[in-house]
Amino acid sequence: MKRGFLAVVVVLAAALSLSFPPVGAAGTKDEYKMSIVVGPKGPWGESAQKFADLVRERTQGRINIKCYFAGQLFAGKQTNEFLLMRQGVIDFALASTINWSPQVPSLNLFALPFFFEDYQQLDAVKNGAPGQELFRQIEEKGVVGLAWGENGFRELTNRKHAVNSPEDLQGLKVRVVGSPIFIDTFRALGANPINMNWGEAQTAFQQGTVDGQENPVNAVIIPYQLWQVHKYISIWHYAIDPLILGVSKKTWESFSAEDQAIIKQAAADACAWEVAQARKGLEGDMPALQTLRDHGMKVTVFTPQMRAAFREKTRSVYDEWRKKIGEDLVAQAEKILGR
Ligand code: X2X
Repeated sequence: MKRGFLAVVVVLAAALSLSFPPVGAAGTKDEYKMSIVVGPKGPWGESAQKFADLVRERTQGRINIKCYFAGQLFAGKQTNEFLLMRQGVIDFALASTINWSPQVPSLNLFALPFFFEDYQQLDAVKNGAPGQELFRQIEEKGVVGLAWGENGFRELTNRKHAVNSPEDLQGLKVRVVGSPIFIDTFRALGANPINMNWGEAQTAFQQGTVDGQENPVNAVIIPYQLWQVHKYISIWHYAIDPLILGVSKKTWESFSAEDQAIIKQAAADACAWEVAQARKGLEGDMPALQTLRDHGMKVTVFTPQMRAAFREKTRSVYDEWRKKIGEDLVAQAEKILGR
C-alpha cells in the first residue's frame, strides 16, 4: 500500500516536471534562436546582434539569443519564416514584412507600388492606428511584434541600362522575393520578374541569369556591394520595407513579466538605432548615394513626374491589392497621408 502510494507520487512528480519548466529557470532555454535573412554586415544584421547582446547583458546572461544570419533557420525559403515562428521553431526574428506577407496579407500595405513617398509618411502609418492593427493581426497568428525596424525604400539596380521610364523596364529580368504583389507589380511595368530567395540571388547576379533586383541602399545594396554586379540604380522609392522585431508567442509567454519588459526595451533600443542607420544619408540631398557613385554606379534619382508615370502603370496592382490587404486598412493609411 505504502509502496503503491510512493509509486504514484513518483509518477506524478515526473509528469509535473515534464509539463512545467523547473522553478527558478523562468522559462529559459539554453539558447533562443533568432532569424535574419541577410548577413551580419549592415544595419539589419548588426542591430539583430545588438538586440541579442542587450538582452544577454540586461538579464545577466540568463537569456541567450543566438543570431542565425543569411536565412540558416528556414533552409533558404524566406517566406517560411513566419510559419516557423508560429510553430516556435524560430523564437525571434528581425524580419522584413515582405517575407511574412504570404501569411499576413495586410503587410502588403508597405509594398503597394508608389504608395509611400517619404519616411514621415511611413512613420505616421506604422506608429498610428494601421501599425497597431498590423501588430494585432500578427499576434492573432502567433507572433508578438516588439518593435519596428527598417530595411528601407526599395530601389532598382540592374546591369543593362539606366531605368528612367516604364519603357526601360520592358523585358528586363528582375529578381524579386517570392511574394505575389512583386510579381504583379513588375509584370504591370512590362518587366520579367523572377522569384528567388535572397540566398540564391547573389549567384544569379554574378552569373547574369537575372538582370536586376530591388533592395534598399544602406541595409542591402551597400553591405552586399551590389555595384560589383550592377552598374545602374534607380532611386524610385517604389516600395517601403519596414522590419518587425518579433517573437513567437509560445516563446514570449514562457518569459516572466520582468523579462518581457527587458526584452521589449532592448528591442526598442536596437530598432531605434537600426532605423537611424537605415536612413542615414538618404534624406534631403541623399549624400549616401555618393558611395554608390564612388563605386562607379550610375545613379538616377526620380522626380515626382517620373514616379507618376510608373504609378499610373501600376494602378491595376493598387486596385487589386487594396482588396487583399483590406480596404479599411488602406483607407486608414490614406487618411493619415491626406489622400
Ligand atoms: O530578399 C530580399 O530582397 C530582402 C533581403 O530584402 C528581404 O528579405 C525582403
